[in-house]
Amino acid sequence: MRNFSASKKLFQRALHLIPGGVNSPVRAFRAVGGNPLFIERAKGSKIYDVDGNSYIDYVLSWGPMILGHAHPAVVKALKNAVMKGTSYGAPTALEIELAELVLKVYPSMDKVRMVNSGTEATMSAIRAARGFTGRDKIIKFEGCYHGHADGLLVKAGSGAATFGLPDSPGVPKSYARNTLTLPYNDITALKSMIEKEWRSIACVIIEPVVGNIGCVLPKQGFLETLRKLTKKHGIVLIFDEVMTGFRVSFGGAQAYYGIKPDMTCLGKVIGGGLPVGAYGGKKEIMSMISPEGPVYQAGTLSGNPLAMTAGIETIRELSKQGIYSQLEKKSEMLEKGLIDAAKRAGATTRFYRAGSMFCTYFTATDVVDYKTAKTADAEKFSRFFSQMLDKGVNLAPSQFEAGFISLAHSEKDIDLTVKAAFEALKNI
Ligand code: KE4
Repeated sequence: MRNFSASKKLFQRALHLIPGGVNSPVRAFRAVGGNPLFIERAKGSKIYDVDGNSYIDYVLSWGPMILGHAHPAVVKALKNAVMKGTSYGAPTALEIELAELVLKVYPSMDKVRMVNSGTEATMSAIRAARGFTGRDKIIKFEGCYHGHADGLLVKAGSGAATFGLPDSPGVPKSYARNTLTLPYNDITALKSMIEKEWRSIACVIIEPVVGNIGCVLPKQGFLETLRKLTKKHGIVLIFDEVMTGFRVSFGGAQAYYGIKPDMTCLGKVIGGGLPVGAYGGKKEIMSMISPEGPVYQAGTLSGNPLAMTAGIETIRELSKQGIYSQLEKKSEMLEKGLIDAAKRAGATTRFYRAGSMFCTYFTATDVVDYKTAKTADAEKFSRFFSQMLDKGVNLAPSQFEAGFISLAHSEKDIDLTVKAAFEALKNI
């Protein structure tokens, strides 16, 4: 059994100072029990906690660290950048460079605005869509998470076709009423909702692959139908690619599935581990954004030179020849290994993957939406999680989160992970 005493002590201190002892809820291990690990450092595919334990890391800061932790090119570029100061509150050439890199890889966007988080990106994209269409309502899908802006913390009202209800105290009912929620992958419900409500719907926002209830793939025709219906009715289609961008493929889910959204939100990978979000889209929509247009959005640290530097270096590395086939090879090896380990251990699981994001569900049901994802046995997952942690494998601390693979994960890492999974699956 590993020693976690230093993490425990830090957690006790943190609990007196920070709500729940963490700066983002999912880090608190509430879904899996026990105390969160406090991390000392990370390098490549490994993270090291304050007790000196090392782990093969499949959280990767919830997606950003696709190159692996502390990539030499990123570290070197940041060391140079920080000598020139950390923030100017004025435009820099770095912002142009990252914008050019992003727009080249995401041709559905004519213009892009840098912000500091995925939440800011989605919140701002929705405001732009409302400003552009003059309509108020939005459609989101159950289980999709787009950050914590008020109007997005909404669950389906009773009967999916009614207006949303607040999913968190502090969100006024009046905000939630403008958010319509539908089951993911349900084309019939989508069609009837849009045919009925289109005149008041500004946008549909969707995770094209849902990474916030594990990893749920779009059914054949779902995204295509969504694109057709939104185009027909002048509804702005927003792909929230904060997680899938540069992850499902270099060009994200939109390239992978061949769908051109009107707007895209990015985050995580484009900051290379520093706080960056971005939203962009067709020029007629983006020209609504201040100071070019009347829709206001701003940010003290937006386009911060350090964050831009980390993002530029990360995307430069990802642009190199053969990178995504390397990622695909590693991801395939892990997928095959985990599926085979479950079979050999006699465990009932469902495994889903899109590019280098994945999830193992403890269920016998095919997972296609929030409802079917919730058939997974979270208890069983938490026992699996704790055993894997003890064997030196750091998984996302919830059955309903995605895991990620980096370019730094070696065959040896993946072999060790599969062996640990077989042992853990035998005993749960
Ligand atoms: P941030 O505001 O956390 O940068 O991004 C919000 C967001 C928006 N859209 C998608 C598709 C996302 O996955 C996220 C954030 N993802 C979670 C992981 N499930 C971040 C982890 C956390 O909340 O600590």
